[in-house]
Amino acid sequence: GPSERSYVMIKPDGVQRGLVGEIISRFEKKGFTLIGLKLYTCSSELAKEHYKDLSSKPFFPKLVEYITSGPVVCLALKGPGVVASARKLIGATNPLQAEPGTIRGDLGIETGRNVVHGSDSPENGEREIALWFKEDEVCEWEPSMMPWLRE
Ligand code: DAT
Ligand code: MG
Repeated sequence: GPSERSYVMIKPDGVQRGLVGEIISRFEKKGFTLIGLKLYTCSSELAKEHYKDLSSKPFFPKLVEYITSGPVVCLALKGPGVVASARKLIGATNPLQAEPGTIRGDLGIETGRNVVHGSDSPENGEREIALWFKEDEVCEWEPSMMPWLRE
């Protein structure tokens, strides 16, 4: 629905490489509403909870190490179909397979340094926003240009 929400995260490589503005800009320009935004260095407990579905994978320890290796930028985005659309803007998990024009397709070369995360379902969008943001860090607002974006 129109109030669907996704959790998007610029991973430590994206922050270290100075890609924060470029990445946020793509979601802003698309027309999704930014309702949460912070720079944050997470604990391994939080990283493990975020990626709990992957805990049995051989790459899991390295994934947790990567996500906790420096600050990330946490984004909460809202809008119709934002979960699937953000995944399209982000591109395939392996940046070499990601289409040009996508964030990973344009900005990365390795799965283990794929720059950005996006929720894979509306349910996980809600779960991940609740995991990464305190309630008062999520700001519900209506952009004044909305009539120019949606009829
Ligand atoms: P996505 O981030 O595209 O949703 P995912 O949820 O399957 O992909 O995996 C989460 C992250 O774990 C992914 O962004 C990078 C890492 N990862 C996934 N598969 C991997 C693999 N085969 N080798 C190394 N890292 C992997
Ligand atoms: Mg995933």
